[in-house]
Amino acid sequence: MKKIFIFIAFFSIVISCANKSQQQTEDKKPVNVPTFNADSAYYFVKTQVDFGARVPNTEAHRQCAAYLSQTLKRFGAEVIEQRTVLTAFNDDKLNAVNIIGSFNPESSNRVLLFAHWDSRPWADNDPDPANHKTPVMAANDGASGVGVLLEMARQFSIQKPEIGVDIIFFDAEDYGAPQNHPGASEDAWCLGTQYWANNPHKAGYTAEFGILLDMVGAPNATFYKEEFSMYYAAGIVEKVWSMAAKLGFSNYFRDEKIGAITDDHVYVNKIAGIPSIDIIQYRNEGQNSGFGHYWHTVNDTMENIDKNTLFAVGTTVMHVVYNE
Ligand code: AHN
Ligand code: ZN
Repeated sequence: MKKIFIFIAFFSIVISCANKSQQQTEDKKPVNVPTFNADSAYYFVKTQVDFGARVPNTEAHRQCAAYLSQTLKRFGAEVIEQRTVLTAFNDDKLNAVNIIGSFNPESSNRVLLFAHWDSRPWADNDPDPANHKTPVMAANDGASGVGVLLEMARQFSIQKPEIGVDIIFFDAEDYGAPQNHPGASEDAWCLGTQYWANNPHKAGYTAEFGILLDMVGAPNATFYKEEFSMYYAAGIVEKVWSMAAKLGFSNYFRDEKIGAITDDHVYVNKIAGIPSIDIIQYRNEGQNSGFGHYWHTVNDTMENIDKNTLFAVGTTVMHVVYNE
């Protein structure tokens, strides 16, 4: 009798443990994350560059704006074009347009993904001073982040993520003063983002967190834990970098910190109050530090765009979004 009792007691423990582990796996419910297509992302980058340099007040800029709006709409986003005239550091008046594409617009639980879509009007970092007044093609510095986000939008059109997602293409990021300009403020950069943060496209707009993609297409790019991102949104840096590591992309997403970089995410943090990080290519190699040899030169072209880098970044951010 006693033996039978012990036998039953033992099995009821085994059964309850088995139930518990089944419960845990049910709670996790593995999400199906669609496969990011790097060929498609590359095509979205090239299409922008083919318009020519997307400098505010030019025909290429107008045509590219129409293309970006149209493409987001085609992928099922609710699109708002936020138009305004911005004043640059040199008093130029810029006809600017921030392009906002919303998925699941009714959801109150949202993630914000952003990149700048404008081209720098001057290749002032070019080794040849004769190029310093030539506009930048901005394949990496602009089009790459937008291209990755357009491919994500295409994936959202096939399989909607559970949460709300807003993709914003900010204008007039790269109209900052040339390095030799006296008294130039850091706030001469990121004009479109500053405008949006002060005048959100919907009253009271907010999101759980934001991710900025800036220069995410160069071969063998390295992304570091940038200081403003760590200050405002260390948990989001951790979320993204640990996802990248899990997916095998630690060669791109390095577990190392770098100094503060003034970029669109700063104003989304400071003014809009949305904890946001910057995935930005940086070389952390002493003498050769910086944004790459083609940064703000006439060589920021498709030759310096690598599908493997687009894939690593797109896949990582997709996994973050679909797991929210
Ligand atoms: C500065 O050069 C101060 N920040 C980098 C922001 C930037 C320019 N990103 C792309 N182009
Ligand atoms: Zn730039």
